[in-house]
Amino acid sequence: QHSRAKSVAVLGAPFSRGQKRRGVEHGPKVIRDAGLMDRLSALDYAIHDFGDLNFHQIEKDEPYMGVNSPRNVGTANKVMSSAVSRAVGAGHTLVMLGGDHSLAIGSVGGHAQQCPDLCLIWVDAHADINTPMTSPSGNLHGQPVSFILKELQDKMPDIPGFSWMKPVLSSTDLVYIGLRDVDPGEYHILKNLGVHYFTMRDIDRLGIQRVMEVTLDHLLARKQRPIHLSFDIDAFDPSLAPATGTPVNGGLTYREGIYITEEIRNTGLLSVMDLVEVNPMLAANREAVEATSSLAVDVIASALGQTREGAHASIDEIPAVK
Ligand code: B3U
Ligand code: MN
Ligand code: MN
Repeated sequence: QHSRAKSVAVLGAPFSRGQKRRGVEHGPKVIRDAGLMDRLSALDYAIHDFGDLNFHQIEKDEPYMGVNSPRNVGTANKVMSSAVSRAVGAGHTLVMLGGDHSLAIGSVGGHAQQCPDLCLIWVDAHADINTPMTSPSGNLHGQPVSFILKELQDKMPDIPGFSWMKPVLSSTDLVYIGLRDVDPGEYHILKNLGVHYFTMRDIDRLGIQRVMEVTLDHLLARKQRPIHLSFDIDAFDPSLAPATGTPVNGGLTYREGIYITEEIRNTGLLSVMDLVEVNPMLAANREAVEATSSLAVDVIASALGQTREGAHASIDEIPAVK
């Protein structure tokens, strides 16, 4: 129980071209400034900060079939994919700090290169499963799951920048938690593929305890396998996480969010975690930025073993009176 777990690596991805609002590229900085590395050091790990990825901007990047910035997003995700693959291959549990959620294309893709049997838990207000043809916005942060799923490949056009990308998961390998803003095309896809999901209404009905039990049972009952957790901060209620691009009322409470990560931690199978969509430029004031980024730190620390119960790893007896 007290054995040193494997090491954790943190990788920043200052990237915002999967959507139109600038500022989300500062996510890694504000999450680090909120004390991420210190909080992880308090847990029983070797911690490595891999710094931030360097994304080269492609100047000429016209929309393609309504999709915005395809070459920048595709190329950034190719960089992301090889970085994640390398980190996981070296034996690290990886925390990826976004950036916008289009980065999950490369994060999940690179993870799958090392762990082809991984399963995916997507915590988000949105399903992010639009194809380029169903997307109402053309923003790629609303489409990453459609690039990842094998079942959707015959519905996907060849987008410039994405020729390297191969779909890596089946719809049964994925569960959503927290949905409350799903586009008509997305609803059709979810139903058509039979994707398992828990909306906020489902959490109201079942409780978060039952939701996690069913989620983990669905993904792990047949076989223990690595978990990829893709956590969009907008899954939380906007009162808790105001500094994000597309807040939607009626989100997760603090305790529901932490319960999700605690349960994932308790499987011992977390392999890669994304924490995305923290945008410090969209908050009303500095307090709102700090609330959002310290919430992000709490979620990450909890996914990696910080408990509400406390921990006694480094203390083996009650100190005697001196
Ligand atoms: N579903 C909409 C809006 C959206 C998706 N993800 C976020 N917003 N963060 C879309 O543009 O695809
Ligand atoms: Mn998202
Ligand atoms: Mn979202």
